[in-house]
Amino acid sequence: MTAITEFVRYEAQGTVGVVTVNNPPVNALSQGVREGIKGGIEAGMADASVTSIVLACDGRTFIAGADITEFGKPPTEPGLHEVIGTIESSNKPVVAAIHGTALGGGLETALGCHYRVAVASAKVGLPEVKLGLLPGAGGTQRLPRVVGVPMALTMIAGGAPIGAKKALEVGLVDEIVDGDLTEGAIEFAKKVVAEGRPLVKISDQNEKLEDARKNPSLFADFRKSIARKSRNFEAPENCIKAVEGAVNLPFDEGLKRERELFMELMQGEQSGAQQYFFFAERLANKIPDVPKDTPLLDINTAGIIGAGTMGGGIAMNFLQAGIPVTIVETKQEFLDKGMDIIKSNYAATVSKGRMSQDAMDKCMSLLTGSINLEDLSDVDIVIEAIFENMDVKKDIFGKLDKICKQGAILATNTSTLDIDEIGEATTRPEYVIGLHFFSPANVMKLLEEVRTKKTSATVMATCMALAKRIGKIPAMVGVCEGFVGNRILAQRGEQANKLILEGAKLEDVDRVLFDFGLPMGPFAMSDLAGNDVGWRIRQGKGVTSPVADAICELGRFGQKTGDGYYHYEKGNRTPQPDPIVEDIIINAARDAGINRRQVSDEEILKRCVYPMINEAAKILEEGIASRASDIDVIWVYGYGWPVYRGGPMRYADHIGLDNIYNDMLKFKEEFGDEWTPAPLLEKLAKEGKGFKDL
Ligand code: T1G
Repeated sequence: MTAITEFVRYEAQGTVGVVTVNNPPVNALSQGVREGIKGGIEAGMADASVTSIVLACDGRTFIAGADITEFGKPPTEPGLHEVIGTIESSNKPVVAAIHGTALGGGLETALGCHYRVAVASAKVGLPEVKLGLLPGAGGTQRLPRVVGVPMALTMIAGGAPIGAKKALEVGLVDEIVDGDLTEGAIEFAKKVVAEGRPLVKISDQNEKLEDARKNPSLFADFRKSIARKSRNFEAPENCIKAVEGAVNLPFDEGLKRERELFMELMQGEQSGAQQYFFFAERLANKIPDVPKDTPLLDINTAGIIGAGTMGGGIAMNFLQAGIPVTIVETKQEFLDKGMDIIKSNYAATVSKGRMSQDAMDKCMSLLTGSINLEDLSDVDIVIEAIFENMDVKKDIFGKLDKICKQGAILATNTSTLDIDEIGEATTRPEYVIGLHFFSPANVMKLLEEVRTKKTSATVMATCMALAKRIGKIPAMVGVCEGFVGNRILAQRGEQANKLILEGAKLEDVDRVLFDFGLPMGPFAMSDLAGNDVGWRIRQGKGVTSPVADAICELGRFGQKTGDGYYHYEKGNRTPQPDPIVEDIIINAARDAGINRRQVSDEEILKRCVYPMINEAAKILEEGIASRASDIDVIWVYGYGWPVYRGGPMRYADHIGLDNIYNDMLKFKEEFGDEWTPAPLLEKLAKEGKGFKDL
C-alpha cells in the first residue's frame, strides 16, 4: 500500500489497482485529495501488475464535491479538470465505486471514469446550483452525454440527486453492487478487462446530444418550466446556458463556456450568499454553550396533544421518521377529524406520486389516537399544540408533569407565550422546551427551538438531533415575545401598515417585497394565513390596528372568506385590489390626520426591511439568538427570505451597516424615535463592521 498523499492511498489488489480517498467527513476534493487521486491513477497506470483501476472512498460517502471551504482562496494545483482529464485518458479502465452521495465534483470525477458501480443506497447528483454555482468540472458537458439533455437539465438546474436504481436505468451507473462495494468494484473491473470492453470516454459520446439538436424548443420549454421556482436566481440560467454549450459546441469549447459561466457565478453576490448559507444552516445545529458530546435522551415514541392543523402536521413529521405517535384530543369527534386529515394529507401525497402506498400505510400504522392524557405516560416526548392560552397550557403541563415518565421531554408549540412560565407549571422545568413548528408543520422546514432559563443541555441537544431526524432545520432561540422569527416579522408588519396609511398602495407594498424575492408581501401573506389570527392576538393584548381591525370586523379574513386585504374570485387565489379596502385605508388615514402622499419603491423596501434588521440587532444584544447567521436560517426557512440574499443579516452586511444606520437616522427625523438604531447596529456601523464580524 502506498500513501500518495495524506488523503489518498494506492494499493494493487491482484490485477486491480485500488485508489482510495480518505478525507472525512465527506471526502471533499481538497487540494490534497485532488493531488492524491491524480497521483493514484498515475500509479495504477505505471503499475505493470494491474490491468484496471478502481477509485473508492473510505468513510460514509463517496466524494461529496469540491471543498467549499477552499472557495474564494487562490486556486491550487492540480485543478479538478486536470484530475478528471488524467482519469479519462488512462490507458487502463477506471471504475468509480460509489456509496453514500457522489455529489458535484464527486460525480464529475466519477463521470471522468470509464465505468461507475454503486451500492443500492447511493445517490448521485450535481447540487452546485444550490450554492449559486454550476458544475464547474465538466458536469454540464458530460452528464447530458450520458442521460440526455432533458434529464441533465433537471438534475443540473434543480440540483436534486437521483438514487442508484434510477442512475442504473439511465446509464449513469453500470452496475449495482450487493455486499462489499470495493470487492464488487474490483470484480467489475476484472470483468471489463476479461470481456475486452472499451475505455468509454463520455466526452466522446455525442449520440444523446443529437436528440436535443432535433428539438429546438427544448431549452425554451425548460426555461418556462422552472421560471416560477427559479425567479431572480442567477445560477439556473447559467446552468442552462452551459448545457446549451454542450449541445452546440465541441466538447473542449463547451468546457471553456462552462468555465466562463461558472466564474461569472462564483464572482457574484448570489453564490457568495448561498455558500454562506450552506454553512450557516449547519452552524445553527450547534448550540454555543452545549458541548458537542452532550449525551442525548432516547426518543423512540412521541405524544402530540391536539389533533388540529398544527398537531396533525407535527405528528406527520414523526410518523415519516418512523417514530410512533399517540395523538390526544379532548373529544372523539375532534380526534377522528384530526386523524382523517392526517390520512387525507398522506393520500394526497401518494396520489401525486411523492409517497408510496406502503409508506403511507406504515405511517398510519404508527399513529394511535386517544382522548386520554394518561395514554402519554410512557412516551419519550410530548408536544403540546393546543389553543394559544396560557392558563390552558399551564393546566395541561401540570397534568403532563404528573402523567409522563421521568425523563420525558415536555414541549410546547406555542408561538407567542412565555415558555419560562409554562415550565414553572411543572416540577421538571429542565425538561420543558419550545418546539415552534411553522404551518403547514409537515411541510415547512424551520423548527424554532426555544430554550427557557432552565432547559437542560441534554434536552436541547436531544431536540436539535431530533429536528434533523424528522427532517427539520433547527435554530435555538431564547424566550421573548414572538421569539426570533415572528418578533422580526412584527416590525415589518408595523411599517407596512403605516405605509398604506401614508399613501403607499397595499399592492405596491406587496409587489416591492415580492420583487425583492419574498414569496409574497405582508398583506397577501396575511390573507393566506387568515387575518383573524392576528386580530385575535391583538384583541388578547388590547392592541388595535385601524385598517387590519376594520377589515376583520367586516369578516374579511382573507382567502378563506374570499375577501381580506384583497378580493379573491371563487376558486381563484389571485389577489385583486378591492376598492372597499382602499376606502377603509383612506378613511383611517383621514381619522388619523395623515396627509397621504406618493411613496417610492425604495422607501417601501427600506422601511419594511431596515426595522427587521434593527430588531434582529436587538435580539442579538439580548442573547435571544446566539448568532446573526441563526437569524438568517430562521428567515430563509421560516418566511421564504430569498436564499440568494443569504438572510436579513447577510443582506444588511451587503448593504453596509453604515448605510442602514444613516438611513435610519433620516427616518428618525421624519417619523420619530421608533427609528432609533439599536446600540449594536450603531456600534458596528461606526466601527465599519458587519454582523459577520460578531
Ligand atoms: N466541502 C466542505 N465541507 C463540506 C462539504 C463540502 N463540499 N459538504 C459537507 N461538508 C461539511 C459540512 O459543512 C459539515 O461540516 C460536514 O461536512 C457534514 O456535512 C467543481 C464547484 C454530503 C449530503 O454541494 O450536501 O463540487 O458542520 O452536516 O447531513 O463542480 O454535506 O461537521 O463542521 O451536511 O450527512 C458540491 C454539499 C460542492 C454537497 C452530507 N457539493 N454537502 O450531508 O452532513 S461544489 C455539494 C452536502 C462543487 C464542482 C463544484 C451534505 C452531504 P461540520 P452535513 P450530512
